[in-house]
Amino acid sequence: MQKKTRIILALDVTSRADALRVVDAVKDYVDAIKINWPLILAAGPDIIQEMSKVKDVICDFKISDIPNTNRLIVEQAMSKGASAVICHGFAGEDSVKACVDAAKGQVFVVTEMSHPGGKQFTAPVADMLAAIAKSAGARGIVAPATRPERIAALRKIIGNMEIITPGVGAQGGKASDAIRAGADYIIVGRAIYEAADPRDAAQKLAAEVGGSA
Ligand code: O7E
Repeated sequence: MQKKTRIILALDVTSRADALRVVDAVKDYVDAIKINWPLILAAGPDIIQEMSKVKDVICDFKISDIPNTNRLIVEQAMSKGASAVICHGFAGEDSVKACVDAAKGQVFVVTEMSHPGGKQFTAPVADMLAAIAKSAGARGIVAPATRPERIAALRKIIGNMEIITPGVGAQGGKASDAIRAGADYIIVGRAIYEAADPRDAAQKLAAEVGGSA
């Protein structure tokens, strides 16, 4: 994934046809496609390979199991064409490290989650989760665009690792605030795929965060 537009498309649509339609419309304005369970369950795992021919694919399985199971999941995702995976940090450093080894470093670790409930459990331990991501050798962390001040605080813990940030648009966060706080990429789903004109929505977001198509 190369930083051009600074947008990661959260492709949470529930059919292969919708996935193809949205990706075809916005592919010039996104740097990567994040695939989560809704699309995998609807379209089957081969959608990873199909999408990886268009853009880098991040498999967002929020992996959070024992190290051996994590390794098996990541190996399957990478063998289907994923460029990176997302895991949770709360299973511990050995579990994150298993993902890092299996993905050759291409791992993003969730810290504080963007939704209101993210303040309940993940916020109090987010600094520790970021430290785990760093010591396990992950590529980056996931931090909330809904609380840009937390992006800035977590940046201090991880140094120059990457920050990818969801919560822009539908969840109330503003793209430019998140980038100004130190995020490298914004993750955007509904504000693009539910827009009347997804291409136009993606183009406007890319312009807002200063990315170039
Ligand atoms: O709100 P949307 O439609 O723009 O979608 C946001 C996407 O980011 C969606 O796929 C959701 O699963 C994901 N996400 C969050 O919204 N909040 C988080 O804290 C973490 C994630 C996430 O993707 O974690 C891995 C990047």
